[in-house]
Amino acid sequence: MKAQAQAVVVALALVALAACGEKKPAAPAAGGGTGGEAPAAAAANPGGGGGGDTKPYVAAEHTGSISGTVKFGGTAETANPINVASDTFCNGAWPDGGPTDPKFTVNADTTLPNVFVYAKDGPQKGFGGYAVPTGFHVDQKNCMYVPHVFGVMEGQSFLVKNSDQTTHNVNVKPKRNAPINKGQGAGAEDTLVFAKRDKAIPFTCDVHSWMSAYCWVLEHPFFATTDASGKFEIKGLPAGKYKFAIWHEKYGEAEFDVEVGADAKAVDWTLSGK
Ligand SMILES: [Cu+2]
Repeated sequence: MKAQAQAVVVALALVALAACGEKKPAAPAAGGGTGGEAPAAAAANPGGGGGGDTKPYVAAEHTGSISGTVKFGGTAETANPINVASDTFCNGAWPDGGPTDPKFTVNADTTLPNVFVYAKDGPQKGFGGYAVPTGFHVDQKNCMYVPHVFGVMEGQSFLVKNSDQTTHNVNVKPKRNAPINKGQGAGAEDTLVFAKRDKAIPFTCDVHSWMSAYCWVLEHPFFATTDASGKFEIKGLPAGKYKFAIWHEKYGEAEFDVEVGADAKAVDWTLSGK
């Protein structure tokens, strides 16, 4: 990757940061690591934690965390600018050329943004009643979905809005949940909820073929997406042996066995590509 490509990535990250207004709740709402109020963890989770012999999750009792970097070990494809000229507003939003396609974006140091990281197996299954995050939103900003890859919990309400002066439509095709297709004029917003666990649900826009996002739905809050520097952090983990999975829309999936204690665990993972 050249310096030019890196500059594009940085520029894109800045735009995403400015556009989003609030940071994605990478850490579980129940966590925080600063002695959050335990009663918050008792908030009702419509999913009920999957039933069975689960114990109520009390955030203050779980201080384990995992953080690290995901890198790409294969040969990255060139992240060409997307041609957004078909829409006057979108074209005007990118006066120096279209946005870099996040599907192909790999940083010059091989770190990889937009990787979804989650606890696939482990002690989190022994708990229920996880607090469902509030306040998360997905934006359509400058004719791109922001964020591009994200996770929500089962039963979590979140907002999808259109900050652009053009019309979008939120076309969602889940595997296990009901499909959604909502036209959104400038400034519109809709509340979405997915009832069931689901994998990488594609969000598209029928007006702008390049627009895409992916939404994971989990029964617990132990997930994150790597940021523009390929970094992630997940807090509030019950101690024990986990299988973490990582997923990238273009560069594949992998699983890692990690033992988490009561303190911070640092990892460095590489996706080798499909
Ligand atoms: Cu659109």
